[in-house]
Amino acid sequence: MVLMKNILLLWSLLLLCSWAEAVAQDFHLQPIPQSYVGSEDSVSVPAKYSLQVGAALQESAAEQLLCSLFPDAVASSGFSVCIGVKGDKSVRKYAARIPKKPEGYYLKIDKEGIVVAGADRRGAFYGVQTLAQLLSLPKLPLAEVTDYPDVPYRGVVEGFYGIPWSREARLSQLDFYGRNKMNIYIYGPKDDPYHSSPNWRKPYPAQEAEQLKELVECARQNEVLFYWAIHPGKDIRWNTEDRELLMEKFESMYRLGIRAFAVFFDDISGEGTSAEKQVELLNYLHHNFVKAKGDVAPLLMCPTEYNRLWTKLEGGYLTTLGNKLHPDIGILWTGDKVVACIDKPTMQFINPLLKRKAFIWWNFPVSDYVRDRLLLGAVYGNGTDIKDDISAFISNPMEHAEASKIALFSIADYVWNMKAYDSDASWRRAIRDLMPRHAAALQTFASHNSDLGKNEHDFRREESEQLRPALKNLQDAYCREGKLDAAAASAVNEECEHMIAAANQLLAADENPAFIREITPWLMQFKLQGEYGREVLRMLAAQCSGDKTKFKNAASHAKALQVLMTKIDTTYNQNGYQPGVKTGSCCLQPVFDLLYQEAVRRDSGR
Ligand code: LTM
Repeated sequence: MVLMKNILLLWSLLLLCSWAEAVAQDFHLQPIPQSYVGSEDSVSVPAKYSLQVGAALQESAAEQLLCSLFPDAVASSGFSVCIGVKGDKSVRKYAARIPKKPEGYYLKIDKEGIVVAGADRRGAFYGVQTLAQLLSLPKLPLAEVTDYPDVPYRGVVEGFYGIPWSREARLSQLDFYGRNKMNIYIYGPKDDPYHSSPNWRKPYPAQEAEQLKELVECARQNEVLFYWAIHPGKDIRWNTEDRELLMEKFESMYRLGIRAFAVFFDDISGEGTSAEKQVELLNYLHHNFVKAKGDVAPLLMCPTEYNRLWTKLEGGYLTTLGNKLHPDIGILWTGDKVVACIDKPTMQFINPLLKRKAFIWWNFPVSDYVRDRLLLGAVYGNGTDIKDDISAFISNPMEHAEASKIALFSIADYVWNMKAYDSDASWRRAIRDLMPRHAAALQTFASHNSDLGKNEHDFRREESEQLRPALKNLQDAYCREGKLDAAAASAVNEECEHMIAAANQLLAADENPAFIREITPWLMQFKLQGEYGREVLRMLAAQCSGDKTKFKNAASHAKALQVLMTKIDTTYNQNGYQPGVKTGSCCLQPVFDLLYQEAVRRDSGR
């Protein structure tokens, strides 16, 4: 009898779990929580509700966000919305349910009210962020969420070469990090002369200083730790004068409200590269600045040997850092190469050398070495078993801030809950998040704008995956036998039509104008590429059916499109490194060009 009862209980539990899962699948919380138990039932927040904010959350980002979600609270009401952190009277009843993890939270929604109980202030903020997502659904589900991040520090290092992000872009980023539960932003754009040489010794001019102050406040509102990095290694002299100038610069940044600092020694040569001297400076800053101030976060440093390929173990550089750098100082690491995915062996190599868990600087989706491309593809390739091996995972993005959000969304998802991470599903959700009303068009565009082409770091990404088989069949049948594979041609033609329609839709979109501005040259190119592909297919069809006139017309149209595409490539995005505008460069363009050339060759009878 007891056994029977247990089986029934187990069976109903299983049913409940799968049903909760099914309910949860109707929408997706971002990043995916560690545990969501929902029910089919929902509650509508009544017009009158009361708000209780625990003592520890007064004037916090969590309180600010909650008040924006519930602006019409009354003194007392049957329905209560209550937030607090562990130890607060307001959430005492739920203390045992709060995860014992930094930045964790427990969220409960039932018919009587809503409770958000954080392990700490940031945890409470994340609980309210999750609540905000649930409130945006047509119905607020009854649910319990128990959640916490896998990785302690999650975020972004603005550490690329190229035009630094604008004030507006950074404000939008910080808000995005808050929503996606990222907690760190490191300011370190290589081409800011006050971050690096020649002006690292000087304070920022008034206008830039004001903007930095504004960013620090915006970061606070989003529970993002704002690190300001200095890059002095190109011309630093290891003397007291330069050390004091660096201290003065930190003081000037402290006066702007900055409470977290990093020192970067990447991409330098000569005197600045000495491990002993770097350690001496960093330890000095640790004791005489960080500790002396008392309210400054632990220092971070980027070593000169910041990846395995560039490591000369016999030189002892990393060993010196590992042995002598104060253990509180975090050390950045990009992996086995400058640009590489991070896995268990990556960490097994570096952590013992550094004698601490490396602070991962992931060089994706940064595009400063392939500036003619957009990297809009999925985030994949990093180990899902490394959460306990890393102290942080931060991404170096593209100079295109909005476009970077596709990858950043998924990185936020990955670092929060590695085991639940599904790269393709996350990529689709990222696209929906960026352009909800034009998601299908953006997906078409992004699916053909992800590979980097041949590059100095040998880092490649999948591109045009779904069309590959059709492109191959088309090419094989035509180039080998001069035949048109009808099914393949139809699939490719259909995709060309999608490309044209997607480009039209996005160029004309009244959604996310900052993003559309960033990608406009590539959209123009993409539209022409779709037309070019369609015209090349017309050339093949005309040739295979023996229609000379049709062939001639299609061939001259295709040629004209080539001219226009070259024009775009040589007019827009004319940076001094990889000028131009490339789209579909992995599969589409090479196949279209090959088919065009082959058709012209066959037509000429050569
Ligand atoms: O990666 C590091 C630590 N430093 C530089 C970055 O500033 C740059 O953005 C990336 C990608 O080109 N490579 C670097 O070496």
